[in-house]
Amino acid sequence: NRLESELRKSIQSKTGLQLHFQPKIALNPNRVGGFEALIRWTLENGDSVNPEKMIYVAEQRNLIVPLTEWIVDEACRQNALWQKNNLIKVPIAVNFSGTHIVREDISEMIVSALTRHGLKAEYFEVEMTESSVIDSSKGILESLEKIRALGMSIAVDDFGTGFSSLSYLSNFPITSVKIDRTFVSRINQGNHSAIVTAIIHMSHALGHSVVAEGVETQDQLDFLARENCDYIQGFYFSKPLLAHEVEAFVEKFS
Ligand code: G
Ligand code: G
Ligand code: MN
Ligand code: NA
Repeated sequence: NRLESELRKSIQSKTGLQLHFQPKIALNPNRVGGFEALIRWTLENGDSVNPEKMIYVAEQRNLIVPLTEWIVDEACRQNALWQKNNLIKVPIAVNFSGTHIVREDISEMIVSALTRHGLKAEYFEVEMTESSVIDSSKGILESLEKIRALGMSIAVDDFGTGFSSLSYLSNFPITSVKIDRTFVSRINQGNHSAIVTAIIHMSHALGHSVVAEGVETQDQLDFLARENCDYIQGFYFSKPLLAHEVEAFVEKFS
């Protein structure tokens, strides 16, 4: 498989891999509340590979661990650099694939990256999809408890699409819920907005903060602000940015 060998090569040589960073905006007063790191991969011939496809290949070919190690290291390096340059001090979120979390305890890998770059745990957030929590073994729960005990945050990504039981919202040591963008995109279509409102109320009642994903319009923003959504992510404020674009965004925003 060509993609597999190209990916193996990219991970080994650390070439063609790049992180983009999408801001999360905290509301009232509006400010940059965090970033999500998103992987981008460019082949030697200049073609870029769809991230979902890349993650799928990495999962299938036993490359998800070394790939995620690189992503975590790079995210910590970049966030530590922003702090050192007095640009901004907010958490950076990294996406973890379900197949990775079920296979191994990710806490040690994260801690070693934090240590290497002198980044405090409170500036790191783990994002995992709702569906990855479904086949939750005792092992995952212990690993997540460790991560929380160290002071990191844990977000449930794509919330509302995973068909999982709601009980994990109170059983798992999570700190925030990210409303999937399919719900956000339907906000102004009658009763669909009721789902968004219900997710926000339920999450707050359980002590979790709420992030709305895929916010693209003023109407969506106004609705979410009225419903006390805590953070907004989406093209309305910013697409995923290159590191040097983050500097300009932060300065323009504050
Ligand atoms: O960034 P984009 O919308 O193209 O991402 C597409 C999908 O790939 C999203 O579901 C996102 O969560 C996932 N993704 C992006 N970057 C990473 C990453 O670094 N690790 C994992 N596991 N998934 C990622
Ligand atoms: O599943 P996850 O939330 O990690 O996916 C993140 C992906 O969502 C990113 O790759 C990003 O490109 C995409 N994304 C971010 N904001 C928006 C938006 O406002 N609209 C749409 N359609 N996609 C978005
Ligand atoms: Mn995500
Ligand atoms: Na998501």
